Amino acid sequence: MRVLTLIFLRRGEEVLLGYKKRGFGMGQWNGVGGKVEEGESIEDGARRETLEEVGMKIGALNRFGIIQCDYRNVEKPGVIEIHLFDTHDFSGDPIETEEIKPAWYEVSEFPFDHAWPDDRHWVPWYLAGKKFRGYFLFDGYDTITEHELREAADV
Ligand code: 8DG
Repeated sequence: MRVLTLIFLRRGEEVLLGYKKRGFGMGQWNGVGGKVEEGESIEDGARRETLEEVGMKIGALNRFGIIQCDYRNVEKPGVIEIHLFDTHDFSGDPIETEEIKPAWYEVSEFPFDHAWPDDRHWVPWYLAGKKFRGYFLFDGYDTITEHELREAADV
């Protein structure tokens, strides 16, 4: 299964989100991240994507969840597994790149209306400090027809 990463950089009650200017998820806000490459660990993939997308070097990463997104009725159907991390361990400011326009959001103002639809389900669990696994069945990229979310100590 294809493995991807998603990273929330945290600064107190703020979270760094990126507006995706091109590619998958274009026009939406999301954490930084992307595909893990062959021969690379998942954490190294998370670090590389953070550097590539917003120019920031990060230290210790905390994995808080793993979700599977199962896309149906799209051009390339299939399941992806996304490893969700956060970190407080970085310095400096994000830079805008070809792919991402970054911005700090108050977590209480998370832009759910302009983000992936699964975020509404699991971001509140993240903000409550839970660790979890989830499964989301999509019909197209905008509609979730089934989902499951459960607490998981082993992520
Ligand atoms: P590229 O170089 O091939 O263009 O892309 P990449 O940067 O390696 O990967 P990407 O396809 O742009 O990464 C997609 C990002 O979006 C990755 O961080 C995971 C995240 N993402 C999905 N699907 C979903 C989803 O359904 N919900 C949420 N919240 N995030 C998602 O790919």
